[in-house]
Amino acid sequence: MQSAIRKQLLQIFSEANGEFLSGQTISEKLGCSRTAVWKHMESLREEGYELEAVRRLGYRIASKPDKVTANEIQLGLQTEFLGRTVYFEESVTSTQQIAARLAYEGAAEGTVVVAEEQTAGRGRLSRKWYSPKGTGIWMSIILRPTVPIHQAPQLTLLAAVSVAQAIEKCTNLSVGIKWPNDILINGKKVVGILTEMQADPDKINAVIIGIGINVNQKQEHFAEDIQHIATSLALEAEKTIVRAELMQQIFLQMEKLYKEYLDRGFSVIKLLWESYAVSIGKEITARTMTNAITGIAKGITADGVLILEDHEGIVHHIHSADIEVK
Ligand code: BTX
Repeated sequence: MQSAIRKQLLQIFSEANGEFLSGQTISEKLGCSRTAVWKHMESLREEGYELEAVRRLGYRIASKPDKVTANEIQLGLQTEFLGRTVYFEESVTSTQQIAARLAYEGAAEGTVVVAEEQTAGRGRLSRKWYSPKGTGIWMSIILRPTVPIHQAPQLTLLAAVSVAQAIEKCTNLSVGIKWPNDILINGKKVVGILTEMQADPDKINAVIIGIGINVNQKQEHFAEDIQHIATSLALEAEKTIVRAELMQQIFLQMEKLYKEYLDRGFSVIKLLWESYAVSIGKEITARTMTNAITGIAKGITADGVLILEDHEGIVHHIHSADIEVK
């Protein structure tokens, strides 16, 4: 089916809000014959849409395939710019790599790269991020914030809050954030966020926020080395989650927070972030590239830097580390 017709057809169904649409109505809206409508419906079925066809009432989409294509993401999307341009790929090395290239080439703010699978998904410090096919959300978002370079890490916290809010809205699960960027459910990692930047000496050109979410994995889908530390939304919520819907919710929450951040600064994000923080007030160990400091996590600074007071009462400002909560 031609992609323009497909898009139009899905749009018509989206506007019908789950009501039946007669073949006649569809053929009038698409400007094609009833036979053509029937053919289009068959192609949707082949793509994994479950369709109900009832005599005299017409057609209804009973369920959509769980894909993260641009169409699925953009139908019903309520944002102004975030997710308005989506590059979808079945399989990539890393969405960060593609987003970085697009950002250099001038991609608009809010552009998203998403893939069903990453063969070389990465975490911080070149660590591996498992991104198996069709089970998670593996995406990179391009932003072009007009803020000083030293504030870029705040966007990681902003992203973490947006994802936390979206998960809570879509699943009723309650989540915690471990500084700076892990989202945990019952102590296990369900989301990882990696923020990378393209900048001139005094100006941010682009921030690329990579978000990896374990959505529909079952326990056996996790590689052995992360079985004990990782979980998925489906495992915790005991139901399958429609990934495109969660992405729409993330874009909506993130766009709202981002606008607020650009208008009014980090203070609101900081408060929200603190409300999710699992490590503040607790004894933690912060491991950096060179050493490990144990103490009490006191909070974060206005720039999103972690404040850690060690047992001698010395206060450390931690810009980048892995945190272990006791
Ligand atoms: P991180 O360095 O905080 O976490 C990486 C560590 O997390 C790994 O060393 C491993 O122990 C564990 N891990 C690996 N895969 C998973 C997983 N699927 N679930 C839970 N734990 C895991 C976190 O880095 C940042 C991850 C960002 C991933 C996104 S996906 C889209 C974008 N593209 C890309 O290549 N990376 C980002």
